Amino acid sequence: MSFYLTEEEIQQMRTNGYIGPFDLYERDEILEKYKNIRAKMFDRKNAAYDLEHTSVVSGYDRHLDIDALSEHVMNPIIVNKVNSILGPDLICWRSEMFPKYPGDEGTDWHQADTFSHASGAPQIRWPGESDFGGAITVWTALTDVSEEVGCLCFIPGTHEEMYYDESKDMEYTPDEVNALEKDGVKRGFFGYDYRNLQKDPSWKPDESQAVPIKMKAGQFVIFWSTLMHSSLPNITKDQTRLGFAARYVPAAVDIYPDTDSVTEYGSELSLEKYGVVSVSGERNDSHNRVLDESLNGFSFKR
Ligand SMILES: O=C(O)CCC(=O)C(=O)O
Repeated sequence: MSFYLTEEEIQQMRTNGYIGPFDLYERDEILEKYKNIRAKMFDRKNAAYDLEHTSVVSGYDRHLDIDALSEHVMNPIIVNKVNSILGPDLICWRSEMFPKYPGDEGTDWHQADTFSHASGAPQIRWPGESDFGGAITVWTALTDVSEEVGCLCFIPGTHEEMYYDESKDMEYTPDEVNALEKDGVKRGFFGYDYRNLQKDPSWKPDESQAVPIKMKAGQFVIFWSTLMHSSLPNITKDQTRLGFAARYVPAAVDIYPDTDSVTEYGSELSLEKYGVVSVSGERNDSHNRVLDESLNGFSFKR
């Protein structure tokens, strides 16, 4: 079975910078997975990173130690669709959990090209002279995602021009940033203020063009990390929203070039146990460490 995008979908992706949502898991299946994944998130015995405190990085790369997520990032329904955009040789280089608990702020408008925004050093480097890269993000809803619980929002067609300079400085001030109202919406960037990276400090994203991405639990949406995206605050009193983002690039892209640790969101991560997962095509392991199995022993063999 193959699950590639249709010509029309590829065209939509080119024009808008995103496509979906698509169905992946049945309702019962995803609710069961959600329960299981939530429980496993607290067990960091085999996690890739030893952390001193909880922050957004606690949700990094759990596809490297939670079997349901290891399986998820290799799911052909996802991988084939990303193949239609990035070609046959594909790696998953990062995954992130994005919970929004009742009362949580939304996520600032942002774009990610090299992902150096919080760490100050490029985390991915495309080969050759190309000065524009980014990654394809596949964001899967583990719970229902309405506007009230804080759905993603996209500004279509903004993926080919960077309005932010990721090499600018952004200070980690979690307590201050959490309280900020931005144009009437409570938003932040997990302890940073993403507006500090704007190329033009007086520019504002054109929110009149923003599209809310409402999703059912078990669906996923695909978007360029360079697309202008954000999320709304969770204004409910008792509903958590949970999204799982898996990030893909061609196998030729260098991951964490010239470094063996990453410092961001108030934590330092040693890359000692880290590796990329080859999800399709040639593994191309001349420049990235490719894992044959997860840190929990799940085989990444295809
Ligand atoms: O889920 C969110 O609020 C933000 C997600 C995001 O920025 C991403 O997946 O790149």
